[in-house]
Amino acid sequence: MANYFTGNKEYFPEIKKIAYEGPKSKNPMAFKYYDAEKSIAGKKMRDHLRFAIAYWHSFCGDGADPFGAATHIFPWNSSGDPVQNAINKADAAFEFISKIGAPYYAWHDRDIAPEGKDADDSAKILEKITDELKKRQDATGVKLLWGTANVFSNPRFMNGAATNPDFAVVAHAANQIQHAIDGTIKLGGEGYTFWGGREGYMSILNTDMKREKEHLAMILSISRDYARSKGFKGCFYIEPKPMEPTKHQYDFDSETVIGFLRAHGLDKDFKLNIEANHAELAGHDFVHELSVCVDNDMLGSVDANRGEPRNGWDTDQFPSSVYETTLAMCQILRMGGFKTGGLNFDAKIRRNSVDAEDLFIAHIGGMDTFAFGLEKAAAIAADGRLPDLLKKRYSSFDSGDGAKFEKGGFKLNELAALAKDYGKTGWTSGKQELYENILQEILLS
Ligand code: XUL
Ligand code: CO
Repeated sequence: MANYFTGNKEYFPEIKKIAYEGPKSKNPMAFKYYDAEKSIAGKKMRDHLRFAIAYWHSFCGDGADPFGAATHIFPWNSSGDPVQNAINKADAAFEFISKIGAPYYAWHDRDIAPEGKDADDSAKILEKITDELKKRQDATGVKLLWGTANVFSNPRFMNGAATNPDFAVVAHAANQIQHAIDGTIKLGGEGYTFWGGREGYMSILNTDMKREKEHLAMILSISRDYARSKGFKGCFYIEPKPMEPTKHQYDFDSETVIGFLRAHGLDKDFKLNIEANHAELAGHDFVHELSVCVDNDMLGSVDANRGEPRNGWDTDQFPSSVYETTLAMCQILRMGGFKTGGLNFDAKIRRNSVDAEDLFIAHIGGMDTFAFGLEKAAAIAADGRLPDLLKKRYSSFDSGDGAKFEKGGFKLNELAALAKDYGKTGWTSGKQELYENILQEILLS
């Protein structure tokens, strides 16, 4: 029997380990599709999906919104001592993660440990709590997918962190990043993430964009150098987001971030962490962002959630569209699966989801939705019709002059001279409805 919690209190006593019961089950507290041990396309489901639980939403997000106070009253926050609360929270977190059966978790420094009276005090508290987390990782077998520093919540970061116009704040950001990297290394984290919280601007009138972006590249470079010097072998991730909290964020979307990383020689150590809701905010489909990354060998990890298309902000809902997760898993299979990354549920239960079981129900739904997507993505590959149609669509480039063109074999005037037939050229159906019908047929079968 796994050791679900290591403290002296069980936080979810009514809930046992969540089991796989299959698609016919009507039990809300069971998996219908996520069967961790099932082999599919040569690997166990658990190893394809590499689910992670986001500490910030699941154990810190209290349901507060701009219109009302907290609705999620967590029992682990009641000791009166912030450091003891953090230890209690770690017990609750490892109990939850073990019961839901996720192999990984992810954190910001400030999710796991409270801020102290100054930078040194904060670092000491973080060290103490990461020691506590290490004990719990060892006891349960749960691993750290990635760590990160929250350099956006403290008021000192209101003008940005690495891109702050005040050098003293940049130094504070560096201090937090250094300690978050130390903690990630101590806990065997497989990745380290940079989400550019307030790295952007609200008004171009008071912003020197060029200088701010150079500062960002500098912080990323020296953070990479520091982590490597301390033996970190994992991957660094940039998590694109176009806006919120700033009007315009520098890590707008995948294309922007890949260009930025290449421009600053960071593309060997950094990959991208793609969040579904951020893709939505950038005006892209989730699968578009994933596909851009896979094409460039730059997909590192995924923040698995969904947005609300009619809202212009990050609603961070749990994934529920099998259409989206199927297309996402097609891209993840196309790249040959995750290496250091995984599917991290950067998702929160709703403000009015106030029962202890709601956190379990939300994750069960998200995990089943991705497990179903994995099955269907494997079925699409095995069926072969969609990949064949796609290949056929570009077949004029597979041989003859088309292949010569792809290899750079034509000057413009030579290519232009081939354009003799203006008649029916280009009159080729895109077959979009056929592709959609086949996808639908596989989804429904
Ligand atoms: C914010 C967001 C973050 C990052 C980690 O929109 O997605 O939680 O995932 O800093
Ligand atoms: Co995220």
